[in-house]
Amino acid sequence: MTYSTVAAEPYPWPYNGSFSAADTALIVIDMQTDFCGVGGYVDKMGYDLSLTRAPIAPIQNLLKVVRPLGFTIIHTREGHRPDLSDLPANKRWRSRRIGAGIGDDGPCGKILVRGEPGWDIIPDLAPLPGEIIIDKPGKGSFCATDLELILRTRGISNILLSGITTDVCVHTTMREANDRGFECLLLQDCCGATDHGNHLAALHMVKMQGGVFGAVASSTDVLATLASTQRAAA
Ligand code: C5J
Repeated sequence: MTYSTVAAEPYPWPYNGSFSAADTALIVIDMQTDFCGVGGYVDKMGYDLSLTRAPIAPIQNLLKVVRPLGFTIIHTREGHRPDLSDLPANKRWRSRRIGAGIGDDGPCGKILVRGEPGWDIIPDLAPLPGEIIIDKPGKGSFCATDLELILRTRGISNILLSGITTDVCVHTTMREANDRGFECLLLQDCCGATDHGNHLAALHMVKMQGGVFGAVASSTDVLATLASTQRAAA
């Protein structure tokens, strides 16, 4: 089925007037205990977990609809090899400065290390069998991963972005995707940051210059488009 545009800002998304499950992926970024669970990396840094947990329910609602429609679902996890060979010294140094050293022991195991309990995706948003998981050592999902190869192989041209954090990993991924020619829609209620002002600023940045990195909408806008197109076809 071909869906019409989503009511988004600053333009109805996608730019070319329609999208389908075959050409669109939902990327769920870093919904890991380390970013939104008690005892994880963000908690250790002292930030308000309610901000990074806010997108959980909207993402669940969206997944409930788009999974059966056949959209490609991709989950990412930020984390490092257990030997820390892919952890830049400056990233480790900065995290230790704020009392949450990446690679150091924490309440949920070694912080942001692959295979540790804190690094895992939270059970509420656990990937289903067959869904793609991208392990990334950095903030962007394209850096040092095979994400672009997977998207091109599947014929994906449109990306719905969700997850945490809006201003860091979600934004970096959106910028990387936009530069590669993917048409991006940032789902504002399906994202969250460690600072609400930064969340709002990140949304604002996308809308500049006619949509410099793509567009912004709520998941309810996407759901409304899916429902109205389906109704019209019935
Ligand atoms: C951060 C992320 N904020 N997933 N990671 O360090 O945004």
